[in-house]
Amino acid sequence: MSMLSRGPQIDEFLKDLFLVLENTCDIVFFSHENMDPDAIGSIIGMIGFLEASFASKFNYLVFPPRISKLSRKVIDALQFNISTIETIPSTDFLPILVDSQNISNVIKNDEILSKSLQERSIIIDHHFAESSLTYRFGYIDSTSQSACEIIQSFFQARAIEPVEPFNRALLAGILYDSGFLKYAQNSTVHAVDQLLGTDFTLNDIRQMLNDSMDLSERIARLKAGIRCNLTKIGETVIATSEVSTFEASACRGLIGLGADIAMVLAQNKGEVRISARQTDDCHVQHGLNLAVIMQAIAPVIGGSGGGHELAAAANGTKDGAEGLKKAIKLIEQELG
Ligand SMILES: [Mn+2]
Repeated sequence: MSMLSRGPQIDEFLKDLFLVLENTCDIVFFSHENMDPDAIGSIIGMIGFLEASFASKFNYLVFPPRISKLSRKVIDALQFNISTIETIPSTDFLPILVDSQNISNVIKNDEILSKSLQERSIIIDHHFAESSLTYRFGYIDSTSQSACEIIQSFFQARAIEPVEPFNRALLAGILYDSGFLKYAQNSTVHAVDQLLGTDFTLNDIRQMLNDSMDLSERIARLKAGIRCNLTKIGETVIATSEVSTFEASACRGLIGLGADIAMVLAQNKGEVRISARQTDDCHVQHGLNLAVIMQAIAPVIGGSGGGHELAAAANGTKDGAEGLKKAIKLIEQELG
């Protein structure tokens, strides 16, 4: 989707959203587990957008309560208070799902609640559309580098200037999800330009997002290296490994070591997570979409999968090793 074609769809989405909001008091923002700066930036950015549009009409709650260490740092730096909740209110509220499409990833052990929330949800996301999910309506643009970039375009569509701290929150999410613009597209840089204020610099945001790895994450990466298995398909090297946690970071570590594709399994207390990454070069050369691969192995591990072409993941409750095997097989078929 190009920048130009985004306009009408955004206008239509915002028109529908504002209609629903006329009869809304309470909003609960949902996102993925261990919310990252893009999820947190999206929630704070959306609050800023709604505040500017409706003048303090709503109460905002956030679920799940689990936020990544780096996101906590961002919230503290912004001095913005978000009200996280441990349980879902029984009262009437509007569920808005950001940086995620599947509410069952955070509402576990309650299929009925998860299903009813999913059906009522409004989704704002930049992952590949999960076709099996039903929801009220949404704005999903998988060409967008971050959910924060989408929300920045809402401000632009309504000619609202994002003020402090909303501009910094959105910038944090955009910079985080684009690897500090390493994976930026033209629209990413354009969004950053629109958000830069006069009283802070890009370096301030960089410092806010400065995340030194703690010991357990570094050890997980090193263990992934020790336990790593290699599959060679022509000139392409797939590295697979297993850790107990930090599987996404372990993938990035294996890519840093020289793998073209890395997939790392984490299996814990009946929970199975597989993270997958590939280099930009590998993607350009083979046109491989890891989100599709992760979606395809979801039935094997009894869960769901998705993400982006370069970075994707699958979660489930069943045989993780089989899931990895299947993923390697599918990649072999794609590349063969
Ligand atoms: Mn994101």
